[in-house]
Amino acid sequence: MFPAAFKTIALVASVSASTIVAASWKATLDPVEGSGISGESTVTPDNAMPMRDTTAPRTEGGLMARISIKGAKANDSLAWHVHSGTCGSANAPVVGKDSDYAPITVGANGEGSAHANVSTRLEPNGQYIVNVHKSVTDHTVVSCGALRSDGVTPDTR
Ligand SMILES: [Cu+2]
Repeated sequence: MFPAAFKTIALVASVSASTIVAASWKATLDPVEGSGISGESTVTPDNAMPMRDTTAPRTEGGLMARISIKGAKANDSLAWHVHSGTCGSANAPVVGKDSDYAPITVGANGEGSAHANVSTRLEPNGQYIVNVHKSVTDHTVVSCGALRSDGVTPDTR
């Protein structure tokens, strides 16, 4: 039973590698330079099971990114994004558009959350991070974490 199930999974993985990437990603964000701001983030496909409707235009689908943080200053408004690259890399490009990411509004308890719909996909073998910035206008990084895929990651080597 196990070997048969394994073959099925392997087949699905090899088919999806060339068509869709149904992976979810997670990051744990740590404070940068003593900001005290930590958090969690997830990135998931926003249409994990695309239906091929031949009468509709083909849509590539996108992703849903979520973040929650704690340890921030009450009532602050903080920019955040998924970026490609690694924590500490300068000028890591934003995945999608800046305007896709509504700022995090911090509550009286120093906690806040936000989500973003981004009309792109993450490459299965890409390197991505989630970071939080000092404010909406000051993009100094105050918290950062590497995204790790917990979904199907095709081995292309
Ligand atoms: Cu950013």
